[in-house]
Amino acid sequence: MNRRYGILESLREKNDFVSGSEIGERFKISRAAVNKHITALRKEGYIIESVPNKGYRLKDSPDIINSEEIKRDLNTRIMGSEVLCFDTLSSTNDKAKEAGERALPSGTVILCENQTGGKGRRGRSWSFAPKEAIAMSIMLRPDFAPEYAANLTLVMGMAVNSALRRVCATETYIKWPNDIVLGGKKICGILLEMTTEEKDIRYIVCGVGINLQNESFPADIENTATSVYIQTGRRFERQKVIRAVLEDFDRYYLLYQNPENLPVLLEEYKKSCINIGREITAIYSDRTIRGKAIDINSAGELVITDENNNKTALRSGEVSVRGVYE
Ligand code: BT5
Repeated sequence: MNRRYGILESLREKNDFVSGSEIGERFKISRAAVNKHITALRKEGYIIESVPNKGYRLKDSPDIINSEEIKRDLNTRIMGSEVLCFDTLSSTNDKAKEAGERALPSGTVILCENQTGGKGRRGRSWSFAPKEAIAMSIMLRPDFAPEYAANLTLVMGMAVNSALRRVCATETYIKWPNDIVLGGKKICGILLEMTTEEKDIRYIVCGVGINLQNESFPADIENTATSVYIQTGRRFERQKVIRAVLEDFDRYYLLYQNPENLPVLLEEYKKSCINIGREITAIYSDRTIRGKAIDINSAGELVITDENNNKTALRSGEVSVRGVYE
């Protein structure tokens, strides 16, 4: 951890005044250097009180996205091997692809405060006002075959669903294949992109957009989009949710790497999947298929049955499922 965040950490631990000389001794720097770091932290938005003869006290932390803070106490094996934070990016997925090309380690996380060209599936866009939501992409270098990768969308769905339930105590559900819903509206979207080389995966980018503190949405999506803030009236710190998503994704991803664990994971997925048991309409190529969603099979497909008991398995990425919203 760099010195500046080490100082921040010691103020946070103490939760009271810490004298400049105590900090100086601990980090083997002069009082003037301590003061310089405190000034820099204040510029980042941390509210640090200073009182003569008492020292410094951390009064408040801003909800900024900062790699040292995200890595603090991060309990993961792969996710967050590197955490790169940016102010403005066109798309975190595109930046994560650059990380894939640049030989950064599996589990590299890309985050930004403001995303100007956020991507959805099939050329659609993803938008939010700066600083109010989470835009995150994780670059992975798995050993498994490309055919096994599509289900990672489901794995990330499970992670976001479980993290939001854990941190925000929200009653979220997964809407197959790539949405998380709250109060019947979309709170999160997932976009998986894969780069292969011959028959192997070079890297995968798993992007996730989570509406956390958004107060409103543009007219074209206001009937279908929502945020944790709109639903609960509470503002949860983005870094806390980011850490929770990384931890839960790490846990599920490690399980997912062993195909023997797939049935257990799918059982858990189905319990959180809002489509199961519902009548849905799917747009598949140019066809419209209506039926009741009854299962998710081992390929991660949504199995539906129509009135004549004919079963169809819908592949994620190729269908648009209606039933909850859209
Ligand atoms: C998705 O696509 O839901 C995938 C969204 C992935 C976004 C993340 S953000 C970080 C990373 N970097 C990127 O560039 N992308 C990923 P899809 O199922 O196609 O849904 C897109 C549709 O959702 C749009 O056409 C809008 O109707 C709607 N939409 C756009 N912004 C939204 C928002 N903030 N909340 C809810 N719905 C939204």
